Amino acid sequence: MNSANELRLLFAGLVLASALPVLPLTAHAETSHERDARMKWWREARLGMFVHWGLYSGAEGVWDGKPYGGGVEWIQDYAGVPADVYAARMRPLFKPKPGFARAWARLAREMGAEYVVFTSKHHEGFALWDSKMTDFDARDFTGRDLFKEIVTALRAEGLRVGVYFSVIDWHHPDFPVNNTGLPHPLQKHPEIANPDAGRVLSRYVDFMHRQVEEIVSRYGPLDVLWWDWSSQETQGDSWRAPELMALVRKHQPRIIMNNRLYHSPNVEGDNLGIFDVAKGDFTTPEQHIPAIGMRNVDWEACMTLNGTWGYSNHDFDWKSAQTLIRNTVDIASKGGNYLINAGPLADGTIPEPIVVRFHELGAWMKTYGESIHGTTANPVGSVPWGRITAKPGRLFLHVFDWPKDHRVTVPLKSGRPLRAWMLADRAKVPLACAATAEGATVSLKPAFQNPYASVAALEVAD
Ligand code: FHN
Repeated sequence: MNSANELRLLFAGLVLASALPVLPLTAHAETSHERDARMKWWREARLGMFVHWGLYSGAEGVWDGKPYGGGVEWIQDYAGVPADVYAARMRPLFKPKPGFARAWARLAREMGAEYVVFTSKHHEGFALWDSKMTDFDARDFTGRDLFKEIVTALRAEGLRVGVYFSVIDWHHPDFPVNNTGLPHPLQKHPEIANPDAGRVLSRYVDFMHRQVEEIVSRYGPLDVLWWDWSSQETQGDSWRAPELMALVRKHQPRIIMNNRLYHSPNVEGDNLGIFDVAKGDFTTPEQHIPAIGMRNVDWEACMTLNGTWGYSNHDFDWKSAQTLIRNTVDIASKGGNYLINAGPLADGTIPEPIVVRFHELGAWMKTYGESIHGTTANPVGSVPWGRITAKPGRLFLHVFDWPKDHRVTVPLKSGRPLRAWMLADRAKVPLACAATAEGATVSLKPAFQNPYASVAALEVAD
């Protein structure tokens, strides 16, 4: 989408958002103050780790010797595999090693993430918890409650817990094959004359609600419920979404949910135009960063590290640490959160190329994290040399392109520069800064240049 269109959509979104009342999400109408309090930790977090892990991890992106590209957590659909064949083939490959979840949690902490969202059930329908509703679950396949192991490990590391839940379920015999606008592996089987015969969507929806109730009622407080995903044809009413969201809130009054019970991914224009807090707390641009952010809307960009969410043994197209760091900065400067994906192997091991990159991001965050966590969007306007984030009375100048004269101009709208320093400089030696017709200039110290993004703090007086 070009910037002009984004601006138009943003304007439409702002007009509509300001006209929208804060609708009741719980038994009583939540005030905007209560909503702000509930959203506070999430808005401050700015960085999260996404984990796609399920039976598909064992296929490693290959089916019957044929390697598949794209998001290979979809391999059942790509290869058109019926549910029983898929379950039988995947079962022996899924062998989680002891302590895998503690390693995930440690890595998330080390990378500077404040929360982790993990796939409790992806489109394949396999449940990582001990579900009484099905034997297609971790307890029956491994004898363990993997959901519990993951939640316990994340909490022990002080991380917020996010649960991804797919409303698409390719295993359940009542999930429709056709006419939902959603994919299904049996759509690749034209020889099956009427694949929807005997399938009753309402029975699936009952099952799905009861599965969700298991999750939200058994494992203590959960912080995020990350729904995935709806189509134009199948959304909202099809899932009995208001009832489902009320059920979740009954057990988890402070939980934060995305809006994918109503939306397909990347209908960003729609999300802006009709963003409605009754349909979810935040919206989720996928695999891209909105050019000008999404002001007045809580948003989170989710992105893969290579070309797939689930593990592939033949996708080595990793994003660089520089890209991860600059994306983190770029997204924070636009007021969003960045949810970066890792796809572990079937035994739960996170591949080394991911670990290395997350550690590099973490090393940067260790020095510069205060310029990301708890910040808000750039309040002064874009700059040619990098990005800006803000805290009250303070701007963080993220320099991507170090100027030859070591000086950056900051287009302050009001106020005057008080004091500046390089964030990597523990002694906080003041930088030369001055008010100018354009706002302010700050002279950077080359000794504290960072190859990914150098950061100076600038205090501004009213
Ligand atoms: O189909 C899924 C995909 O596998 C992955 O889980 C992403 C993450 O946002 N969501 C869906 C596509 O939007």
